[in-house]
Amino acid sequence: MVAPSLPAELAALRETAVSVLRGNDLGDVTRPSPTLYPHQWLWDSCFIAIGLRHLDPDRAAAEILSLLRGQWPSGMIPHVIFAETTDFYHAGPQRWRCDRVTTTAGGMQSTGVTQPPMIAEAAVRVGEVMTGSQRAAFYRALYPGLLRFHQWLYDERDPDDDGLVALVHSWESGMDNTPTWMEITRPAAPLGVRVLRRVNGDDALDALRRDSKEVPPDERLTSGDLFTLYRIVRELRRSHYNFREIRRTIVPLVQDVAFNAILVRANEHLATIAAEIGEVIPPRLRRSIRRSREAISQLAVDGLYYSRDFRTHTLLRHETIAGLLPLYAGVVPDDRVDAMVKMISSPRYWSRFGVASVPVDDPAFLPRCYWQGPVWVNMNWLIADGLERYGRLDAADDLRRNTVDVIAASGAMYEYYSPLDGSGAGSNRFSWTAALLIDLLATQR
Ligand code: 2M8
Repeated sequence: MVAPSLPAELAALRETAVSVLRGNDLGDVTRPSPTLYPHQWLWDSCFIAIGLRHLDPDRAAAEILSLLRGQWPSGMIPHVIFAETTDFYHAGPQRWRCDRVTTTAGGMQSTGVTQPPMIAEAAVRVGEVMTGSQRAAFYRALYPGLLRFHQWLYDERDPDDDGLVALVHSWESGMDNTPTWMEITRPAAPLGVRVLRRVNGDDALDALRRDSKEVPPDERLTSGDLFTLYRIVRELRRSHYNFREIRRTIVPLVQDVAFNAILVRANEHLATIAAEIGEVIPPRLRRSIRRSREAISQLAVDGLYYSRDFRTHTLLRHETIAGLLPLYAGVVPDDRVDAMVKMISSPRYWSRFGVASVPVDDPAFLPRCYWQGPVWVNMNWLIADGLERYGRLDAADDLRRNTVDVIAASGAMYEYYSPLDGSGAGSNRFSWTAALLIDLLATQR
């Protein structure tokens, strides 16, 4: 893929993106941001590789392969693989203590939960810019670990054979504080948080948090919610990160619609990878893959998709961007696609900056607060891909153009953007924004 020649302004923006990626490069892994997120995150590395492929395909492949160093003997690939750094991260190894229950493939410290399985998508995108022999070597190195990861997702997280995998922490969804996740999580709040909430003193916890030194606390989840997420980590730790034990605790378990949609698409890419290197996906996983595609329809009511409570099978009926990802998965029935595209393009979600993570007319909507309203570049990228594969080329192009424009107008690689005025928030040197910008510029029509 040859980079198109760009107008000076965009060429300069691309240079900023490249320098952000260089600044966050730790060798063969890239941290999401210099101070807020100083380690390796699973789906961040995938989006990062999709951009890096335009700079250096081998480096992009290394970014993906390095995820296997964190793989657990069970097959799980963790959501964070801790780098050897003294930089502070609020949910570091000491919160998880996973080395007490397992050893990762590369002996790295990691968290005990996973993240959306974007690896196969990223691998195929990187494969596209490689020569045939380079690609085959890359796929051969990746395939055994990737296969085990997909097997683990079904074996461990779909024990009742629903065709949908269950998540044990909102951090697994990647969308930490969507209203859906926060509503189901709140009953698990530690006693202190519940007491303070009763006297309306949630703010008293602000002084105790350490995740918001780089960005203002109101651009992240509330302190009460953050301490609830820490409490859930504690429960997971006590349950040895084992789903059979976890399901007996108070930990909320969610069949997350976005995660399962991404998995459905990843399964297709896994099949592509297997076919290219002459491997055959084992029958048991093939069956899960088939069931999974069909099962997403159980999450739909009147054309809208929701996550579901694993224990009760109740749909968690709060609309968020997660419910739009079945479009990316390619599982929206033909007679429902127009309605879905119409919904995405309505002012509730769509602005000239991209797709809001929570509809702007939702009482929970906050324009600059993390996954509670802002536009995210990775979501725009996924939704544009879905629109394109459903033949909605104009909408896909508009969304991609709007994404480039909002980044350009901000002049920096922000973590997220307000859908109301396009102002940037969160980290201003955020890797996946930089990487996906490079990808959008290289692939624009
Ligand atoms: C955010 O999540 C981490 C926890 O995993 C955090 O808030 O500390 C999310 O936006 C997540 O999707 C992302 O992968 C991570 C690193 O960019 O940050």
